Amino acid sequence: GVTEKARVTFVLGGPGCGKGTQCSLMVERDDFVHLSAGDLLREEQATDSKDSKLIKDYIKEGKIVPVEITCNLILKAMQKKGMSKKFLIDGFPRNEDNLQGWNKVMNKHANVVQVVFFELSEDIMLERIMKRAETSGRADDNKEAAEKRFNTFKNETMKVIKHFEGKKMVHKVDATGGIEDVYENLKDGLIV
Ligand code: UP5
Ligand code: MG
Repeated sequence: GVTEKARVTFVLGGPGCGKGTQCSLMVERDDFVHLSAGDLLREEQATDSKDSKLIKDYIKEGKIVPVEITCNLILKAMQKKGMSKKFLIDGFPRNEDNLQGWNKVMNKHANVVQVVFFELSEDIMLERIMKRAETSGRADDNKEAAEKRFNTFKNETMKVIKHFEGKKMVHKVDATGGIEDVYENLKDGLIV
């Protein structure tokens, strides 16, 4: 029979802009399944797999892990949930290599329906990261690593967002206000 393709929304935006927070709300209220690429990489790193050291080093430097690793983790996680769901893929694709790798492996499994882009100033992103640093235990939640993540976002991830803007697929959301204000901005134009 015909196998249904997964419906995918990519969720992008700078470090600490609120991707994970808003994805949790969309899971509760709009029936999405949430997969954070960063969370999947941190879980993989913690299992002492062959890629653990590489993942650890890349995350600490705010660099983008090779797509073969990330895309595999995403596909496995999607298959575990069932491919007929609607997925939020949070924090991926982050560069052109990620996007090419996704297209090669995933075009037969998934349709990308939209790209949500949370827009926020670096000052506020840094504030949010430094506040979370008090409790997160994340190796990249400090000023030095945050600056590296900002640079990677500007130099690499913005190109991916521009690519999807060219295809009129980007839903741009002002992420400045409180959590509920941002969710309202998000809902206005979101394909659910
Ligand atoms: N917060 C949230 N919304 C708020 C609001 N409206 N007002 C006030 N506070 C708000 O939020 C961050 C903090 O802000 C939280 O404390 C929250 O309570 C508060 P969060 O929802 O966690 O933001 P998010 O955008 O998810 O931030 P995160 O730090 O997760 O984003 P990054 O993109 O930096 O991190 P990610 O985990 O995606 O990636 C980490 C690293 O993994 C990357 O740098 C990279 O090295 C690697 N990676 C890859 O190599 N490839 C990938 O595909 C993905 C990751
Ligand atoms: Mg996150």
